[in-house]
Amino acid sequence: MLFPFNRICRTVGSQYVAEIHASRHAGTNMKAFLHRLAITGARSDKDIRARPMHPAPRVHAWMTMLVLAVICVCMAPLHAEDGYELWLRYHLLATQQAAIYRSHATQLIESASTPTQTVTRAELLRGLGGLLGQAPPSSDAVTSNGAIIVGTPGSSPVIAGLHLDTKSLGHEGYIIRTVEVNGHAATAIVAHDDIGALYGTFHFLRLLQTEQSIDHLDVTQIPHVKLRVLNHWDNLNGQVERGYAGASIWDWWKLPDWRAPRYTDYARANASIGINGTVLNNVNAGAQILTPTYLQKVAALADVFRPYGIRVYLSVRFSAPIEIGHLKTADPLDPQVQRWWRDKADEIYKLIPDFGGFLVKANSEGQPGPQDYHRTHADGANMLADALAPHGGVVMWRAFVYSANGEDRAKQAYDEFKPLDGHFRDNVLIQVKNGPIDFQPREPFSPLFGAMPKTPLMMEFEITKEYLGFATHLVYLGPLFQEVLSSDTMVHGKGSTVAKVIDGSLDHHTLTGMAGVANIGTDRNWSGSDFNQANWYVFGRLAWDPTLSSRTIAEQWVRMTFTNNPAFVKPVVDMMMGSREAAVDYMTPLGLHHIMGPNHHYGPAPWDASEARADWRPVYYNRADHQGIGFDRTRTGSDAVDQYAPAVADEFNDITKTPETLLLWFHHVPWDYRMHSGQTLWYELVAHYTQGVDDVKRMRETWSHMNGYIDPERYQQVATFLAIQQKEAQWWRDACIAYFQSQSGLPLPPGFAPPQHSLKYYQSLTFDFVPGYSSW
Ligand code: BDP
Repeated sequence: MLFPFNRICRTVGSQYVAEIHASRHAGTNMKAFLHRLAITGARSDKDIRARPMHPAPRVHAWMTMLVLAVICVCMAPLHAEDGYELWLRYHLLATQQAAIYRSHATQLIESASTPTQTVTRAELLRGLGGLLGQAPPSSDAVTSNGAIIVGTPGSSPVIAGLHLDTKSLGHEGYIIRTVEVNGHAATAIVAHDDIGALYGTFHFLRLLQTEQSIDHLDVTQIPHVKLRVLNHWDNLNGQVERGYAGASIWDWWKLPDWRAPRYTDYARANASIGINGTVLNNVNAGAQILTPTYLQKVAALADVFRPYGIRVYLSVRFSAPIEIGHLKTADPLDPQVQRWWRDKADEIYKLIPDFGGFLVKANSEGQPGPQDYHRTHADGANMLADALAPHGGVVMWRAFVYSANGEDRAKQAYDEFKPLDGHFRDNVLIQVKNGPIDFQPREPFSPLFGAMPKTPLMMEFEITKEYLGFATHLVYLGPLFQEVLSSDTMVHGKGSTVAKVIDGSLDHHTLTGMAGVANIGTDRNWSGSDFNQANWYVFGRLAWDPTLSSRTIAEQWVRMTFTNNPAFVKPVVDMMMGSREAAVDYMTPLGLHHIMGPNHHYGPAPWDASEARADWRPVYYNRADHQGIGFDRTRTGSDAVDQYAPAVADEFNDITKTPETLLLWFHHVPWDYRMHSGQTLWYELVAHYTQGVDDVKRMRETWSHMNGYIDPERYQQVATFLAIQQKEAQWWRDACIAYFQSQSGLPLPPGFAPPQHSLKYYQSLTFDFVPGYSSW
């Protein structure tokens, strides 16, 4: 049993009678017991926070302390809030709210016979039990108001009797509706298939968690995107490439026998936001994952995830037929190679009948691929697609390719893939990073979106904050994702948004997908910080519906993760919504990009030219010199602009029309160029860097007022991380200004503080053992 007795002890002992929530694990008896001890109420909301002890007989207080002290000792180990429960905390709601809901949840009518029905029922009971302080009794008939009925027409006669059109919901959709059954009001969570009912149940619980009215429900939800997939960049040795949340959660060594409970919680969390696929291993893949030993382990994970509607996928190494198949070649047109992959697919599907398919990074950053045999990406993808097709599997082939000798790196994916449009099998998706370079704090959308109408294009976002401050910077990625999804490609005129490319509606594709590079690891809080959980959450929600507002999603997440108290919710959501722009300002304002430390990608290094390849060097991207700064991608430069539809290309080509947020992405601009503000570029650059640091100071200030609304553990960690963020934001600002000033030769505009150290100092900093360091 978990109960915050540590807090009771602390608060009682410090002359306060704490008002303690009966936490989700406390039964009514425990609550009654606490009431007898005159301890009531909530533990985390300021409005019902600790308050001075009422006058009470001394002996009573001492007895209380004694009893509690005994309990404290007996109940060890104690669990503080550590973020493990994510947004599925299901802690008891405020008394009044819980009472309102209880009248709608007196009775639960649903049976469970399949594994998915079983976990759905368990989740509902767990959620209601926690949120309302009591789980409703089950029944098989609607005999009172307040029944909750969950299921499909096939699983429940009551639901069949509602005659709702469930066919149009497809495999994963659901309806939540207030209905009347036998003259009683009831809440029906209805789907065509079990998995829809699970999704609907999570939705219903979210309404409760966020204290929404459930009086007259009429919700219909169908996912906009078919494959909603996490990409784990996890290596089999437990290290996570670009992971900042500990080691890999896959304990390969102990699998398949030990199926850690954490795997189930992982599946619950993903199902709660509609994620239905997971690629278990790094795109920089070794061949071992395809050996029989590892496939057994993969199958064990697939078994855990299956009831939650989650399929497993694997990243495969293109040269695996050589490495583990002992063939002399991996040429995709070689019949022996083709046979090897077919056999491998058959072997996998015997173990995992619902295996999702393969993710492939080929001929990119040293990975093997079809071009090693003078074949095209289509040849490679199609060979794998043919092996998977009989089983219903798909190939997610990455467009993240660029070669050392190519021209402007931003152009290469388009140049490589656009000519192949129409050459891929039906079960191939091309997985495209959101921008043309590499997950920078801000990039324009990739020109491939809209440029390959005959091919399903899958979005790839990076949830892990490789370029956005690792674990410690508070950067909510919702606005970044939304900015990309709502960008207008203009390929079929106005309104041809990236979201419409991704959801298939623009070019009539039914096979659609969105991938997010996971930020999950063994840290108790899963994601390296409490606020990084929001990035996992928002990815899932936007993959389900790319048109949702990132603010709405942030608000729901805050309410579920921390508290519904508006005095907390509003300022914290505002802080989250501004946090990405703050990071852009203190790292890469005005369209700057790729100026971070080499290899490990930690901290600023705009001066760096140490990498072997030009296109890995920050100086290649910022091109700062005495005249100006920025990468000329106009028609007189690399002409990357013309990879976009003409209307967009014309805009990006014209310095006066290019949004200033992308100015230095597309233009090499003189330092004295006049910006919209009337100030020079140099002035604006310094102003943006300074603004970024000021924004972080404000975030800290906002957070300092949140003390007391939530548990001290999470409050304190966020506060400390924000202090780290401020320190590092200052470092970014100062190091970048120092370097760019050394190039511009201009004095600092009046009113701005000079960098705290010399450029030499910043250039002298080196870092060993940086987390997440790439292994290839
Ligand atoms: C870059 C990462 C590198 C990945 C690569 C990829 O730095 O670790 O392997 O992307 O996406 O962002 O393949």
